[in-house]
Amino acid sequence: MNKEKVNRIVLVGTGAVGCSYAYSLINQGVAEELVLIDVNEAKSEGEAMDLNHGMPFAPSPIRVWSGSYQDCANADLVVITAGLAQRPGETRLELVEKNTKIFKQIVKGIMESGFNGIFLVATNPVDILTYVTWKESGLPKERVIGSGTVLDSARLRSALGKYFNVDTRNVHAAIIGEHGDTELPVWSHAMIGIEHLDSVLERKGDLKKECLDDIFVNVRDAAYQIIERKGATYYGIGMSLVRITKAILNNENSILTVSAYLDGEYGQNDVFIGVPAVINRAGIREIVEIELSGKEKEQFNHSVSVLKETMKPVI
Ligand code: 6V0
Repeated sequence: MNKEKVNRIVLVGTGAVGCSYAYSLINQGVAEELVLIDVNEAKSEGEAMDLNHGMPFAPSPIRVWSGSYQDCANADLVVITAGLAQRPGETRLELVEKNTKIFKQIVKGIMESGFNGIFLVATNPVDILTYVTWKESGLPKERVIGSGTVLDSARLRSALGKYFNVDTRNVHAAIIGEHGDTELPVWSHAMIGIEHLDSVLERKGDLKKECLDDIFVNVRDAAYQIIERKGATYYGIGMSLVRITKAILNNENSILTVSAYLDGEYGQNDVFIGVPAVINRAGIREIVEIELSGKEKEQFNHSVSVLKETMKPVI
């Protein structure tokens, strides 16, 4: 029988982030099958029921059910959003020990099913948990991807779009480094439309370069500000994960600032960190090594060393 291959996504963790991802996925008609897994089985069952009820209004049909790790056997993509979330005032890195323990157990369960697809990790601290996923799974580095600074770059683009009063989709700017306190903006390569940021500032005379520092600080600290107000952040990351999912399943060769394994790129080794990378059906096709300014290089190296230091006790 010539059974047509369908795209199956397994989502582990049906909390706020996982469900925002699932909801956005369904509304964008990505994939044909979505399996929900959570330690709280009643929660994943309830979410599957609720999401199924919206199917008549989705752009294309998706089978959604609450499943188990066995469903990972023929999954194309496993997205992990399970674990503990940041509490008010808690840094992402403080979460490391608790979530590493949870991850080791989750990844083991997934691999025992015979899974041989691509991992996409969002749980914080995302760079470290992506590393844990890679180590525990034994999969090639190209097939283990963290959400990295995709959300941070989206936040930056959104803030710059507002500042320059242009469509955020015309803003090409990125945050790289740790998804956290040591991340950095790559101002040296930022573009508004097809014009370099510096020349836009010069042409517009009235706009101040110092404002960019404020914009970056607000982007870097956005999660703290949102958590203080509503307890958690989930829509932005949910949509960021869908963007990465589409790049993978649709073989898009999109350039996104995911958390990828560095093997000499940017002069660094043995670390997962947010860098621009080309994403397609095979996972990470290649890391885009852009020429950073002296200050950016210094900041990036600092970000790597903070991550490596934090990882030491758990790896
Ligand atoms: P949440 O709403 O508490 O959901 C977490 C879910 O994980 C719950 O439903 C738990 O039952 C489930 N869970 C816990 N342990 C297990 C396990 N062993 N197996 C299966 N399921 C389990 O948290 P929320 O969804 O808000 O956040 C999830 C993670 O995403 C946190 O670590 C956040 O810090 C992180 N975020 C990452 C972002 C990014 O940019 N990468 C952005 C926002 C949040």
